[in-house]
This record gives sequence, C-alpha cells and structure tokens, in this order.
Amino acid sequence: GLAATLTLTACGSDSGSTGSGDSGGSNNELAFIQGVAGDQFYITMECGVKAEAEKLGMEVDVQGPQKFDPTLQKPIVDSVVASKPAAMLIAPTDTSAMEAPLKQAASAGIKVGLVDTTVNDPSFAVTQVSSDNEGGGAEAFKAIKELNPSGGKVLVISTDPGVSTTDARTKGFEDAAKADSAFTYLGVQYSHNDPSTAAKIITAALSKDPDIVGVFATNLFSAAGTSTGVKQAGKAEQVKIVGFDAGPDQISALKDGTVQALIAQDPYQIGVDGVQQVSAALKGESTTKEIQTGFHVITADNVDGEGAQYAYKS
Ligand code: T6T
Repeated sequence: GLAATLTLTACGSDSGSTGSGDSGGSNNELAFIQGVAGDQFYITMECGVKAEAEKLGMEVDVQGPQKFDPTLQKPIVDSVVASKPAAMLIAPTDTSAMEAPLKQAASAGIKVGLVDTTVNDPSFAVTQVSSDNEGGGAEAFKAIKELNPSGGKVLVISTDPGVSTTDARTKGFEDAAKADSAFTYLGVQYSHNDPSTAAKIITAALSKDPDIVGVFATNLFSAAGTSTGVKQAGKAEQVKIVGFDAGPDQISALKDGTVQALIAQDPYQIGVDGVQQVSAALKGESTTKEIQTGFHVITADNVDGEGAQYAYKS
C-alpha cells in the first residue's frame, strides 16, 4: 500500500531493497557488519554497499553493535559465521581483539573484506578499503595552523586506542604538530566514542590550559562532544575545532561557527569498493588488497557549495 511505497530510507528511493536473490544462488549472501549501529558514517557506507550489491545481484544483511566495542561486535561475527554467508564486509572495532574471530571467518570459507578499520594482521582478508586516515590527520593540523598562524597549544580527542582509523588520524596530526615549533602538542585523550565524555575531556583540558587554541576531534562522536564542551565553556572564539567526518550535526556546527573545518570521508565509495572486491573474490577473480579512498575538507567557504555533496546521510 501507500505506506510501504512511501517509506523513506537514508539511501534514497532506489536503495531500500537488496539483490533479487536469483542471480547467484546461495553464493550471493553478503553480511555487512558496521563498527557501531546508528552512526551516519556507517549508514552512508550501508547505502553504498546496498546499491552496489543490488547491481551485482547480492543479498545484504546489515548488523552493528550498539557500541563501538569488540566485546559487542565479536558475538555478531560469530553468529554471522555460523549462518555461513558467502562474504562478509566488516569494520573491525579493535586491531587485536577482532583479528582471531575474523581469521576464523575466513578459514570457514567466507570471503572477508575489511572496510574503514583494519586489524594488525589482515592477510586473511580479500581487501582492505579505507580513507587516507594518517593523511587526513595531517590535513587537520594544517587546517588548525591556518586558523592559528601564530601557533599555541593543541589537543587531540579520539575514541579508543586500538582503533586503526582514529589511531592513524591521531598519528598524522601528532607528527605534524610536533614538527612545528610554534605549536605545543598536549597529547591525545580518549572519549570511548561517547560525546559526553568528549565534552568532559575538553572542559577539564580548558580549565588546566585555558589558552588552548585548537582541538582535533578524530571522529563524529568525539567532534560532537568537543563542540558542545567548547561552546559551554564560552570559548568558541578562541578554540578552533577541526573534526573528522561530516554528519548533519557536524555540518550544522560548521555553519553556526562552533567548528571551523571538517575532514569528510567517502563512506559510500568505501562500501561500493568493498562489495566489488568480495564479489570478485567469489567469482575467483583477482582482488585489490588495499584501496585508499579520498577525503575532502569542508569549511564555511564551501559548505553551501561544493562541500555540501560530501555530507553524510542520516
Ligand atoms: O570516523 C568514522 C570511522 O571512520 C571510524 O573508524 C569510527 O568512527 C566513525 O564511524 C565516525 O563515528
């Protein structure tokens, strides 16, 4: 009826359904396991996964843990392995803890593709697709330097150590900050992907170092909490915030001047590439072991123009 046909999905009108299931037999089932459910980055990736899966005749089952946490993600992997899909795309939540369960999935004959994050030894995977995270961290420092040409104290607020993406972003920022004598690098603090913890971290950091000039928040939830904390401290003028990711809240924060720059990833393309690679592996074709997707800097200057296209879906 009308209600069903008018159901809106994040991906738009043509991506609510997945493959028809008649083109690959049982060899067409793809499990997509997100880093965390409800995250606009993974929602956008899901749209890319579903669109490409539909083209290639694959059926997609999407699951994600309630928190970005290997103790919650591992049981999902184990149950997916038991259900024996042909392929799995996953953003592992920890470089160590998720390695053995995923190796086991590959040993069970499932074609495993790592999307976004990776593990310490990904040799079992048919592909790894991610942004240039270290480069993006360096770019974040460049943006902070442009906003504070005379330098000063800078801080990183990240998620948890052991997350490949945010660790790489932190490294990229840290190396660039330490190499610039005008800046004092105050180090990284971890918010456990919780905005209210990120807000508490920046509040405490500002009371210890009231002259902080810049913060790099390494993902959506770190950035959300950082902007709340800086705003509440009444320091939005002084403290320049650069955040990784470009969800609707980050775009709003950019427009209202709380955040000065966003490093937007291309999660849709990560999903598309991931599906293409596992599909190739299923057909016995060669795969690309590592694929790096780009990022785009969004500022007040381009947010209403070219930058708008890089905003994530919600
Ligand atoms: O930044 C993305 C993703 O790349 C990262 O691995 C985890 O956090 C996000 O999903 C954003 O919340």
